[in-house]
Amino acid sequence: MKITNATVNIASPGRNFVTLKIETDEGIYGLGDGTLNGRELAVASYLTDHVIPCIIGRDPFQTEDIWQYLYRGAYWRRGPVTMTAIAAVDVALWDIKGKALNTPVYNLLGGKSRDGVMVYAHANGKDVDAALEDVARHKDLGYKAIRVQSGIPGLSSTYGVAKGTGRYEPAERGLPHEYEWSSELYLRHVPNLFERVRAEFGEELHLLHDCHHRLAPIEAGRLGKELEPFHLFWMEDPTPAELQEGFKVIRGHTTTPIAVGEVFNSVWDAHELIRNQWIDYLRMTLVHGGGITHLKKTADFAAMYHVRTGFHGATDLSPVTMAAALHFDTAVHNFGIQEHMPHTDETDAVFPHSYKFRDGMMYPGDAPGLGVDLDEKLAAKYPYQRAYLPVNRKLDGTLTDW
Ligand code: CS2
Ligand code: MG
Repeated sequence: MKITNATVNIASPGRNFVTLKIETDEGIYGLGDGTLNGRELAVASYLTDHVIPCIIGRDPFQTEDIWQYLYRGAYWRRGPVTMTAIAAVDVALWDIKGKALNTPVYNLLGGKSRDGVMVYAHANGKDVDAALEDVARHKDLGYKAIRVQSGIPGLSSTYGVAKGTGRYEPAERGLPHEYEWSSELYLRHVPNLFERVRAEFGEELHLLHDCHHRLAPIEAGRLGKELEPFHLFWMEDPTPAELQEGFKVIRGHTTTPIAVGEVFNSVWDAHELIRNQWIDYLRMTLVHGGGITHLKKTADFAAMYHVRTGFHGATDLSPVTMAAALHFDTAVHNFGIQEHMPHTDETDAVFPHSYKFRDGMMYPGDAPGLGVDLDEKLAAKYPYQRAYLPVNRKLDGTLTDW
C-alpha cells in the first residue's frame, strides 16, 4: 500500500479544527487531528508545506519509520507545532492500518484491557452555589468523576468558569481576552469550595481540580495539604511545569495526587517527573504529544513508576483525537481517567463517530480504524475564524500564567 495524497482541512464548526486526511492507492484513507489551540495555521502550514511532500509514496503501515523520519529527520525536534504535525500524520496512519486490517485500533495496541473508559466532566459556576448545582447536574448525567471550578470572590472573571449561562470554551473569537488573577484570593477560596462539595455529595464521587499552572510550588504544596481531607482524585497543573524539580517541592508537602502534562509534547518534558515519582497522572495527549507511536512508549515508561494516564480532552481536541484517545485508553494497562468535555452539535455533525458515552463511561466502538469520519462538505460551511486563548494579569497589571 502507498500514500498517494494528503490534504489539510481547516474548519470552525463552533471552534477551529485542523484535520489531516491521508489517502492511499487502495482507496483507504485515515484521519489525524492537528489542532493547536490559537496556533492552528502554523500546524496547517507545517503539514502542507513541509511534511506532506515527504510522505507521498511511502507505505502507510510503516508508522515507526515515518515517525522517526519526521522527528529525527527534521533536525528541529520537539515543540508543540512539530509534535502536533507529527501526531496528525501518526494517528492518520494508525487509522489506515486499522481499516486495512479490518479491526478497531485498540486491537493493534494490545486489545481491550477494560470494558469501558471512566471519564470526568467539567462542573463550574460563578460562585460555590452555582458550582454545586452544576455538580448535581453532571452527577445526574451519570458521571462518576467531576472536575469542579468556581468563580473566586474578589475577581471579576476566572478561566475555566463559563461566562453567563453557556458552557466555557477554551478559546474565544477575536484577539485574546484578559482575565484577572490573585493567588491569595484563590488559595483562600478553593478549600471552602471542596468542603462544600464533599458535604453535599459525600465520598462516592471522584473530585478533580485544575490549578492551571498558576501557583508557585510552595503555594501548591499548601493547597494540596489543605485539600487532603476532601480526598481529591487529582490536583491538576499546580505549577508551571518547565521546572520539573518544582514538583519535588509540592510532593514534599502533600499526598493529594498530582496530574500534569496537557502542554507537554514529548517524554522529555516529563521524564524527571516520572522517574522521581513526583506525579501520579500524565495528561500529555495524542494530538500534542506526537501521536499514538510516541504516547505508547511514554505510557509504558510511566507504568514502571506507577504513573497512570489522564489524557487531556477539552473541546479544542477534535473528535478525531477523542476517538484515538478512547482506543488508547481501552488498551493500555496504566490507564487512569479520560477528560470529557462534550463537543457542540455542529462539531459532532462534521465528525460523525462511533464512540459513545453511557453512565459515566465512554466506549470507542468496534468500527475498523478509529471509527471517526470528516464530512468535508459540511465542514466547508464553517470557515476558519481567528480565536485565541486568554491572557491573565495580576491585580496590579502584571502578566501572569493563566
Ligand atoms: C484545560 C483546558 O481541559 C483542561 O484541563 O486546562 O481548558 C485548556 O486550557 C485548553 O484545552 C487549552 O487549549
Ligand atoms: Mg487543564
